[in-house]
Amino acid sequence: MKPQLISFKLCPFVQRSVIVLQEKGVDYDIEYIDINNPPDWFKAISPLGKVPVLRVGEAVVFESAVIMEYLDEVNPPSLHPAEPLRKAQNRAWMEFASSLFMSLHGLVSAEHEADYQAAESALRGKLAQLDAQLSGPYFNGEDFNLIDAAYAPLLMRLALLEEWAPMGLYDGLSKLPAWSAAVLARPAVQDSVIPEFAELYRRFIGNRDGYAAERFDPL
Ligand SMILES: N[C@@H](CCC(=O)N[C@@H](CS)C(=O)NCC(=O)O)C(=O)O
Repeated sequence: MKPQLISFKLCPFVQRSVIVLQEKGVDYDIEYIDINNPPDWFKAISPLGKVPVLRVGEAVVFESAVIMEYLDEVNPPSLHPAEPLRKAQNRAWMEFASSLFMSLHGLVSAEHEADYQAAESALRGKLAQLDAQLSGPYFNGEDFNLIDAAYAPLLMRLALLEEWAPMGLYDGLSKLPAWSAAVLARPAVQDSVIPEFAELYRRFIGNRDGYAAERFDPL
């Protein structure tokens, strides 16, 4: 049955599912909604009012990590490492990504310089923790795994922010720059956003008021 993904064009969590679907060559439909003004049919099917939602026939799955795991399971071979302990560790570090997404959100929506500095410092600390876990070139070594897909949306956004207003976020980190380059070079990752993504993301940040908006403002 062809799955349908409900998306918002800038959502990093939906992007994770898209990467898994594309890596596995699964045929799927995607429907974009305005998350700030969601249609009634979406409110009726999304328990938390959030995207992604995956529809499989009449059934609905929500939460990006759960959707990734489901898509991985029904479309073998698995993108997880086979060894149970390593798989569990990967799942734990996939959950760690949630705190990085929070720090990224804090950074790009910071109203005042002090909020920005606090978010940047939190981000640096978590990136250093992550760096210590990397095997290289991918998270676990030679193979692109589910955990790489889970972090790809974060790596894509950090690369854009570095381009627009360099922060040297990866300075002093030994594996993260090469990991980011390897992940972002995957065709499935490159094709996981709409062509005008960078412009929309920059405008989304610049349209707010405050310090981060000014720092990354396109105009
Ligand atoms: N933990 C969720 C987070 C999803 C999420 O925060 N989605 C955002 C868009 S990127 C959303 O739908 N926000 C709407 C809201 O919170 O009302 C997941 O991993 O799927």
